[in-house]
Amino acid sequence: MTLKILVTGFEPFGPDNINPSWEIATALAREYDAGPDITVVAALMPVRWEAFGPAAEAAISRHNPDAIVMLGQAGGRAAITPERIGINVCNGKDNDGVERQEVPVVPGGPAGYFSTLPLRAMVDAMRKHGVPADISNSAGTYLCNYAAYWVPHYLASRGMDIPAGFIHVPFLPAQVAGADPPRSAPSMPLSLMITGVRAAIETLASTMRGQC
Ligand code: PCA
Repeated sequence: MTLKILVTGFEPFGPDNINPSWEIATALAREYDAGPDITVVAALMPVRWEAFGPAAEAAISRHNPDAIVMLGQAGGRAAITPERIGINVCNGKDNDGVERQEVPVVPGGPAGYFSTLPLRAMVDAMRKHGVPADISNSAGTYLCNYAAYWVPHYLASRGMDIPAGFIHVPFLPAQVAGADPPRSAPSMPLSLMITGVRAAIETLASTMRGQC
C-alpha cells in the first residue's frame, strides 16, 4: 500500500524572499509523485496567525494523508532539527503585521503536544546520509511552534490517529551570502536538506510499515 505523506512548507517571512522549507517540500513532491511506496504531496502554509489553521485544515481534508511532516526555517541553526514538542504559546509579528504576545494557540488547550514522528530514528538516518541533524526541544513560540501545536490538536479533536510533527531546517547559502545587511549564520545547501528530509521521510515510512 502506498503511504501518502503531506509535507508542508512555509512562505517566506521577515527580510527573506525564499523559504527553504517550501523548496524542500516541492522538490520531494516532484520526486515522490505517485511513487509506489510513498507519495508526497506538498502544501504551502502562511506565516499568518489567523490563516494558518484554515490552510492546514484545507490541506488535510483535501489530501487525507497517512502522515504529516511539517517543515519550517530556523535561521541560525546549523542542523536539520526535528522538534520534540509544540507548546500552547504564541509570540511575534506575522506577515500581515499582526502581533501576538503570550497568548495560547488554543485557549484552554493542553500545555503541549509531543511530535509523533520517530525523532531519534529520523536523526540517525539523516546523519547516516551525511546530513547534520539533531532533535530540538523547542520550536520557539512563532508560527512553526503554532503549526507543531495546532496540527496535533486538530488531529486529536478529529480522532485522526496519524503520525505528525515538525522539522526545522537552516538557512540556504543564498540567504546568508546575499543578505543585506550581511548575516553571519550557518547555512545548508538545498540538495543536502533534501537528502536529509528524504531520509527522514523514508524512515517514517519504514516505521509506519513496522520495518524498524
Ligand atoms: N519559520 C518560522 C515561521 C515560518 C518559518 O519557516 C518559525 O520558525 O516559527
